[in-house]
Amino acid sequence: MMLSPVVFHSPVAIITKDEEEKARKIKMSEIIERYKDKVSTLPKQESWMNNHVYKYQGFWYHQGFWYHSNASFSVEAIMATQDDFKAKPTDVFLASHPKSGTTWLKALVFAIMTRTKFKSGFSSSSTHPLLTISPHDCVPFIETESFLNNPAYANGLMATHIPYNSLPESIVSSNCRIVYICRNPKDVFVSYWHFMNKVRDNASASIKLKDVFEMFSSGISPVGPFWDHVIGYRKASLERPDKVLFLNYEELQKDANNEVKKLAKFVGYPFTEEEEATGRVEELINLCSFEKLKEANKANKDGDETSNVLSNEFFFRKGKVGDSVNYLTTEMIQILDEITKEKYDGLDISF
Ligand code: PAP
Repeated sequence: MMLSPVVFHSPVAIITKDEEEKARKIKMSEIIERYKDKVSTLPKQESWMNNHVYKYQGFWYHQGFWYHSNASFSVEAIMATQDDFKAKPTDVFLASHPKSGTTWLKALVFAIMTRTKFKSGFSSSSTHPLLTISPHDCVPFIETESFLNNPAYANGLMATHIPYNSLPESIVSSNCRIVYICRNPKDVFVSYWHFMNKVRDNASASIKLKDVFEMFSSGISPVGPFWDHVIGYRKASLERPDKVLFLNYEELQKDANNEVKKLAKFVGYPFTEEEEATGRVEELINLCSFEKLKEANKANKDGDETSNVLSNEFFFRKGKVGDSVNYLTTEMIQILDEITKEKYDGLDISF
C-alpha cells in the first residue's frame, strides 16, 4: 500500500523537500529532452486551456511542463511510461478516460483488496486510509511524475488514463487484470469542463463550454477522442473477458452491490458468504460513497499525487448521473448522442 510520504517539520526535512523538488524537475526535464525530437514530428492542435495538444498513436496529449512545470499525463510521460514501465503478471490496473469515475473505482478496488488490513474495518474509528486521504494517494497513476520519479511505488494496484493500444507492452503481454470504467459522454464532457475551469491558471479567463464543445465532439481533448478510448477497452474486454472487466458509472450507481461483488471476484478478492451476510459489501460501498469521500477530501488538504497544483476536493463535484442536461443545449445533446450511437454501434455499450 502506498501512503503519502510523512513530512517532518524540521530544518533537515525542509532541505530534503527542496532537494526532492529539484530532483523531480531535473528528472522530468531529462524525460522531456529525451523525447523532444519525437514530439516535434507529431501533429499539433490548439486545445482547451490555451495550450496545444499533440497526436500520438491516435490520441491527443498536452506537452510536459506547459502547466506549472508539471509533466504528469503529458505526451512525454506516456512515451517514458511505455519505454520504462514493467508490469508484473499479478498487477491490477484501473483504466479510464478522465472524469468517468476513476476516483470512485480507485476507492472501491483499494477498499476491496485491503479490507482485512485495517483495524475496526470501515467504521469511523477505523484507521482506514480512505477516511483521511485521497483515493489518488492510495492508487497511483503510472504516467505521473510521482511514478516516473519513483517506480518503486508499484504496489500491485495502479491506475492509468492511457488508451488500451498505447499501454506499456508488458501490461498486456504479462496478462495483468485490467478494470475499465466508462461513463455517459455528456456527463464526462460536463465534468471535464468543470474540472478544467477549477485547475486553470488563475490568470486565464474561464473556459466557455460552447468553445470546448466543438473540440471535444470532434475528438480533440486531452486523452481524446473520448469515444475511441472507450472502444479500445471495450473491444479488449470482449476479446479477453477474463483479463479486462468493463464497468460503467451508471450501473455502479444503479446496482452498486452487484457491481462491487463482480469487481471483488474479478480482482481475486471475492466476498465470502459470511461477509455478504453480515453487510460487509454495503459497508464498503458506504465507505466509498461520494458523500464520505467528499467529506474526507475537504478543502485545504494537500494536492494529490497526480499533480503539484491539484486540490483533492476537485475530484468531488456532484457525483450524479445525467447532470449534463443542466448545461448542454438540445442541439449539443443531439450531436453527442448521434456520435455515440454511430461510434458504439455493435459494441453493446449502454448507460
Ligand atoms: P479523474 O479521471 O480526473 O480522476 P474521475 O474521478 O474519473 O476524475 O471523475 C470525477 C467525477 O466522478 C466527478 O463527477 P461530476 O463532475 O459529474 O460530479 C465526481 O464528482 C465523480 N465522483 C467522484 N467520486 C465519486 C463517488 N464516490 N461516487 C460517485 N461519483 C464520484
